[in-house]
Amino acid sequence: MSENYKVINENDSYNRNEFKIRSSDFITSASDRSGFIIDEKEQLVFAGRSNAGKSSLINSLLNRKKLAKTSNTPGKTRLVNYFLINENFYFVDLPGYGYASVPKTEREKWRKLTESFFEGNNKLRLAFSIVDIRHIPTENDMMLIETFDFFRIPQIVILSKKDKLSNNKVFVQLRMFKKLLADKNSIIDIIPYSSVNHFNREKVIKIMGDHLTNLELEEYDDRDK
Ligand SMILES: Nc1nc2c(ncn2[C@@H]2O[C@H](COP(=O)(O)OP(=O)(O)OP(=O)(O)O)[C@@H](O)[C@H]2O)c(=O)[nH]1
Ligand SMILES: [Mg+2]
Repeated sequence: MSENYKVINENDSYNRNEFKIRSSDFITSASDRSGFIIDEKEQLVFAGRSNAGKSSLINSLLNRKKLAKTSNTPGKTRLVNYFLINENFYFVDLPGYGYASVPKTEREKWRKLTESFFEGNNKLRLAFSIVDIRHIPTENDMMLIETFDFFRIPQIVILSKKDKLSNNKVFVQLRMFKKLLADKNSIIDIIPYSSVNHFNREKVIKIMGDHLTNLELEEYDDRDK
């Protein structure tokens, strides 16, 4: 086998395994369970504290600036928002929880809404638990991570806003999170992320591709075409 042949072959298998995001569209918002989408398409869900960076992460992964609405005002996303990706599967942006300024009645509404979202949802393939890298996880963060663990939903813990810390501090925080979450079997990886400079975007997209089962062949990059 010549060296040339070997190289072409390696590239070929690499391309076939590279999952690509080709299109993304906002579909609908749900304010209660009657609005939840239940169809044959698979779902990836984004959850975390208000202001943690869920909507920014979605925009970064999709390479869209304003598809998911972001804001400095915590509690911006109060509805369950659905985005259709590659006309094949959904990103679901859940409302943020646990912000002090959000009234108790709103918080109770949040709890009911998210609980009913997880109940009986057999299309959930992967969850993103988003926690600000600068903070120690709150009780609510732990509860969310434990919920995915309980339902055996594979999850990635995203340590958001990585660009706000020095590399040394990122290392320290990552070690703390890994130690704290060591016994959570549903966690695939704990990944520092920046939606500002898209640090670790490719890594996260690859994991997404690995967890979707209904992918069409065209969703893989094939530069031979
Ligand atoms: N520097 C930096 N800022 C970020 C990053 N991700 C989000 N932010 C900022 O954090 C704030 C909140 O971001 P959102 O994406 O709206 O957060 P969210 O989790 O969707 O918030 P809710 O919808 O209120 O639950 C915004 O001002 C973002 O610009 C990041 O990776 N780096
Ligand atoms: Mg949001």
